[in-house]
Amino acid sequence: MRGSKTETPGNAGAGTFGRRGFLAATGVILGSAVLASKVKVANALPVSPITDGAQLPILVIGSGYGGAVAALRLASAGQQVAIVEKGMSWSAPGSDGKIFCNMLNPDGRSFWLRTKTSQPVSYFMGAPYDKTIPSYTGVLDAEQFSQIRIYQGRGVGGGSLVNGGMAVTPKQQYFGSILPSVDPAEMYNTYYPRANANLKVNNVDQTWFESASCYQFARVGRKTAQASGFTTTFVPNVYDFNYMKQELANTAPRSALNAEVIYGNNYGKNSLDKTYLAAAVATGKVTITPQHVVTKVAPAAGTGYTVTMNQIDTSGNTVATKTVTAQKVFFAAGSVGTSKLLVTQKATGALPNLPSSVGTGWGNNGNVMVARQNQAWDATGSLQATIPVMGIDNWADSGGRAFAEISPFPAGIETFASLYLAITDNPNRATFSYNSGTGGVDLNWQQAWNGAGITAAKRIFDPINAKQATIYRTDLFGLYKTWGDDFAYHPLGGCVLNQSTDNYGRLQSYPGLYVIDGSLIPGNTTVNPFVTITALAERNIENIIANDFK
Ligand code: FAE
Repeated sequence: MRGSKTETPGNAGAGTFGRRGFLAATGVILGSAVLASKVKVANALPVSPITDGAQLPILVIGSGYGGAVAALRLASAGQQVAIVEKGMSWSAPGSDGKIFCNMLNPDGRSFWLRTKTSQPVSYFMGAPYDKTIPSYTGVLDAEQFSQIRIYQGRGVGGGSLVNGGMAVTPKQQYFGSILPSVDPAEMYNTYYPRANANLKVNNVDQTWFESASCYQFARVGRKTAQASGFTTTFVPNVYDFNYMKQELANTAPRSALNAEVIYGNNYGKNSLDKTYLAAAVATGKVTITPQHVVTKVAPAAGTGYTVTMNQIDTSGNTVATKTVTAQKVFFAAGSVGTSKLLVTQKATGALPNLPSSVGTGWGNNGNVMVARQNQAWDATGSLQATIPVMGIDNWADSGGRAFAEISPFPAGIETFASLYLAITDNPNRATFSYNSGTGGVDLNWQQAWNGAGITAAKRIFDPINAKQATIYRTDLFGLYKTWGDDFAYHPLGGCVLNQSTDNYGRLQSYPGLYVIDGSLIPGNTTVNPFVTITALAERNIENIIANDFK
C-alpha cells in the first residue's frame, strides 16, 4: 500500500472565490443574509483506510442509501462490514470555516473534478453563468453521457449530501407499476415506515409555512396551480424544519436559507451520515474508507471475490491500487455506478456469467425541469428555502402522468419565476454498454425521449399559463430554451430487480454478490426516489440476512 493518507476537504478548492454570486454576470450583486455566528463543525464519521490484501467478510461498494442500509442491518446482525466510497468524507471545513459551499458562490467543493460548474439552471436572462472552479473531488458529479448528464452525490452519504431531501412515499395504488414483483403490503406496512423513521423524515409546520417569507415561492406555486384545478400536496423532507424555523428567526446559522443544497448543506439536513451511517458506525462493526474507487470484482481463487480499487487524491489521481478479498460484496454505487461496474465486469470477463439484462432498464424518473414567469403581483420572494415542501400531483391524468415539485430558485433576488422539477411517466428506457475503445461505459439515452416527459408536464403548465396569462421562462436552460431536458437528478435502473437479480437483489450466477441501490428500480418511482430505494433495501437485506447468513 502506497501513500494511503485519507484526505479531508481542507482548504483545497475552498474559498477561492469571493462572495459575488451566480448572477454577477448579469450585473446583479447578491444580497444574502450572512450570520456572523461561529461556525459549528459537523460531527465527523470516523474513516479508516482499507488495507491492501485485506480479507473481509463483507464489502459494501458505495455509501448512499442502499449501502448505508446494508451496512447498518448487517452490522446489527453481528457482521463486520467494510464500506468503500469513491467520494470524500465531508467532515472538515474549508478555509471559509464551512464544509460545503453554497449555490451562489460555488468553488472546488461544488463539483466532482470539473474546471467549470455545470449547474442545472445554467443561464439567467440569456447569459450563461457557469463559472470557473478549481478541479477538486467536489460533492456533486454532473456525469456526462452522450445525450444526458446525470447529477449524483459524491462522498460519504452519497446522494443524501446533495439532494433536496424530499422524502416521498409513492401512493400505494401506483406501487404495482414501480416494483411489480414486490408485495405492496409488506412495503407499506413494514419497510416504508421503517425507512421513514430511520431517515428522520419530518413535515413542515403548516401554520408556520403559511407566513414564512422563505416559502412565498411555494405558496405562489400552490395558488397558481390550484387556480387551474390542480391538486397540490405538502411533501415530507429529511431537513429538520425546527432548525429551519431558527434560521428564519436568525437564532441559528443559515443553511437552507443560505442557498445551500446541491453542493451540500452545512446545517439542518439529516443526510445519511447523521442517520443510517451514524447508526451503522455506532455498532462498532463498520469501517468507512473514502476516496477509493472500485474498478474490478472477480471470483477469488478460493472462496469469495477479489475487489480491486484505486485510492485517489483530491485531484482524482490514483495514489495507490489495492486488492482485497471479500466473501460477500454489495454493489451500492448507485444506478449509474453499479450499472457501469457490472457491464464492465461482464464485458471484460471478470464476471462473464452476469445476465445479459445487466445494464438495461435505465430510466430518468421522467425528469424534466421548467420555469414560468409570474405576474408582477405574484412575487416569489428574494429569500427562498432551498428545501422544497410542495408538489403538484397530476399522476392520475392518464393522458400524461406527472408529479411536479415546486422548486426553489434561491437567487437572492426577486425573480418572479416559479421553477418546477417534474417527475413524469416517461416510458423510455436506456441501456448501459461497455465501450472497448474507450474502456468506459456508454448510455444510449436520447434527449428526444424526453418529449414524453415534456408532453406530460405541459398538461400541468400550459393550463396554468393560460389561466394566469403567464409564459414559460426561456432564459434558464439555454438561450431561448424552455425545457431542462438534458439532465436528470433521479437515475434509476440498470440492474433491475427480478430481472438481472433475484427478487431480493442477489446476482444469482455469483453467490455472495448482491445489488442494493437504485439500479434495482426499473426507471420510475412516480415521485422522488430515495424513500423507495431505502425501503426496498430494508426489505431485501432482511431477506438476505435471514437466508444467506445462517
Ligand atoms: P447514491 O446515493 O448515488 O450512492 C452511491 C454512492 O456510491 C455514491 O456516494 C458514489 O460516490 C459511490 N460510488 C459510485 N461508484 C463507485 C465506485 N466505483 N467505487 C466506490 N464508490 C462508488 O445511490 N431524491 C429524492 O428522493 N428526493 C430529493 O429531493 C432528491 N433531490 C435530488 C437532488 C439532486 C441534486 C440529486 C443529484 C439527486 C436528488 N435525488 C433526490 C435523488 C437521490 O439522491 C438518489 O436517488 C439517491 O441518492 C440514490 O441512492 P443510491 O443508494 O442508489
